[in-house]
This record gives sequence, structure tokens and C-alpha cells, in this order.
Amino acid sequence: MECQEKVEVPVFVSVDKDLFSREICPLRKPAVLKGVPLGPCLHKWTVGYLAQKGGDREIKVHVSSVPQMSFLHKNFLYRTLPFDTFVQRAAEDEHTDFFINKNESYYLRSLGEDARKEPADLRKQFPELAQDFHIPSFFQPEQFFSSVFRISSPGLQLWTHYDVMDNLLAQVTGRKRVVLYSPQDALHLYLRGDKSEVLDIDYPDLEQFPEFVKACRYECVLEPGDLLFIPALWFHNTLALQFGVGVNVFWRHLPPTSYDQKDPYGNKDPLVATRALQTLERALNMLDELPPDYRDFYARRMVQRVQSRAYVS
Ligand SMILES: O=C(O)CCC(=O)C(=O)O
Repeated sequence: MECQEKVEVPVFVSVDKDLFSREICPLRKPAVLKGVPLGPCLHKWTVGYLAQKGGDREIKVHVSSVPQMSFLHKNFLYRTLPFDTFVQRAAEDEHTDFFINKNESYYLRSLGEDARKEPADLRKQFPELAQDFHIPSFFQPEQFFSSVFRISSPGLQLWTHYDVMDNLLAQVTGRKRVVLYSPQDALHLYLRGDKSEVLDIDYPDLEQFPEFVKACRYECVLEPGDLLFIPALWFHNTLALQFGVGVNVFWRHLPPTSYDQKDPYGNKDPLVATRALQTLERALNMLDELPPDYRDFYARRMVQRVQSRAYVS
């Protein structure tokens, strides 16, 4: 059935650890949290201040000629810039120095020291700026996984994807629209791995993606100082309405042994899920040994087995 109306993400005020743990987190639904103290970053993080305190350490950024970035179509370049230069460029509408053209868009998703091994941690990569940002204490310190800078040019849109950890996305400066889809709508999103193939979520090509209309769109606009709780597995797509600086914090919501230890991004499927998906691939490859009509028949029986397990009502 088509999902007719968009759903506003509910807003909560005066949220503390107790309220979050008892009433918000267990619902496993996104929530906007207003007024949670995030520290002096809210008034300090101007472009000049960020450039001065962040300094000229080299960072790897996404650069594209169009504001709608697509990981699946790889329509962006990775380039290295000093942090201070990057912030200045991301904040300006038109560039005098550029890689592709004067209107190119920039995006930073900060990385760990050894990007392939270590998760990002603002306190290690940007210690001077990290002091200004107070991580909400809504989870146990040992559950902490990463804290990640999300800095975007105006108009920058990031592809729809899910992560496997619970997430608080703090919008420090600038306004950002976030559209979310439930994990229960996964079949309507045309997934390739953790990403949706539907790039233009506002004007989707319904000939190519007819099922997309069935996915229910949850939406909110984050103002500076807002936090968005994105439960693990919820798909999200962000659109920077202005130049903006955000920080997102991932934490482990499942027992630590559930996660892939070689996952600096927090987006590798839990180990058991990876094994189950691999097993399914093997089973499908086995069916390939049968004539087409048999393959179809046994594939349908497999679908029926999956459907008969009503995991979520
Ligand atoms: O804010 C953004 O630009 C993207 C945020 C995001 O993808 C995340 O927090 O996982």
C-alpha cells in the first residue's frame, strides 16, 4: 500500500538520560531532542573559530560538481585539504580556488587516525574543538563507538543509508532537513548493501523505482542545538539547508561481540547477520543448478519460509 503522508518526527524537550533510556530509546523510532546542553560549540563554532582551532591538519573530504552526492554512482571525488581551508570553502557559495568548478560542493565525514582501522573520535583528531562539544551522556561510556564531524556546503544532500549502531546526530550550526525510513520499509528502498539506489527522494523516478511510494517518509528540520536520535538500521538522508556543522555520536546498542571488530564506520552488519546473508547467497547459488521452473518453485518456497517468520508485527 502507498504511504500517503509524511510523518513528522516527534519532538521532545528537557530530555535527560533517564527520560531517554526509559521512554525514547526503547521505542526504536527517531526523535528530535531540543534543549539538551551541547556545550559552548553552539555559540563558538563560527567559520573563523573552527578554522583557527581546527588548524591546518590534513583531512580527506568529498567534493562534487552537484550538491546531491551519490556513493553508488560515485559522482564525487575524494580530495585532501587542510581543515581550515576546507571550512572556509564549505561555507562559501562560490569558490575562487576549486577542484572542479566554482560552485562545487564539499562534505566532511571525519575519520580516525588510521581511517581503515580506527573509528573517528573528535577528542583525538580535533582536541581543541572537542572541548567545546559535550557528548550527551545518554549511554554508558563503554558503549561509545565514535564521534564524527559532519560539515556540509549549503545544499549538500547525502545519500540514503543505514548504520548498525544507535546514533545521536547533533546539529551545531546551520539548518538541516533529515528524511528517515523505517527498517521495515527496507524492501521498498531498492537497497544495494547499506545504501538506497533511489537518489532523488523528492522526485523519484517511479518507473525505475515503483515500490518507493510504499516507503513511509519521516521528516524533520534540525535547528542549531537540536539532536536527532537515529536508531540503528533506520535509513536517513540529509539535506543541508545552509552551511552547517554537525557531530554525530555512535554507540553500541548490542553486546560488543555482536559487531564486526574491523568496522571503523559503524556500518558493517552485525556478524551473525553477515553470516546469515552469506548463507542465503550460497543457497541461491545452489538453486542455480536446477532447471528454471524448479529454481522458481524452490525460491518461492524459500520466500514463504522467510515470510512465515513474522519477526515484527
Ligand atoms: O548529517 C549528515 O550529514 C549525515 C549524518 C549521518 O549520516 C549519520 O549521522 O549517520
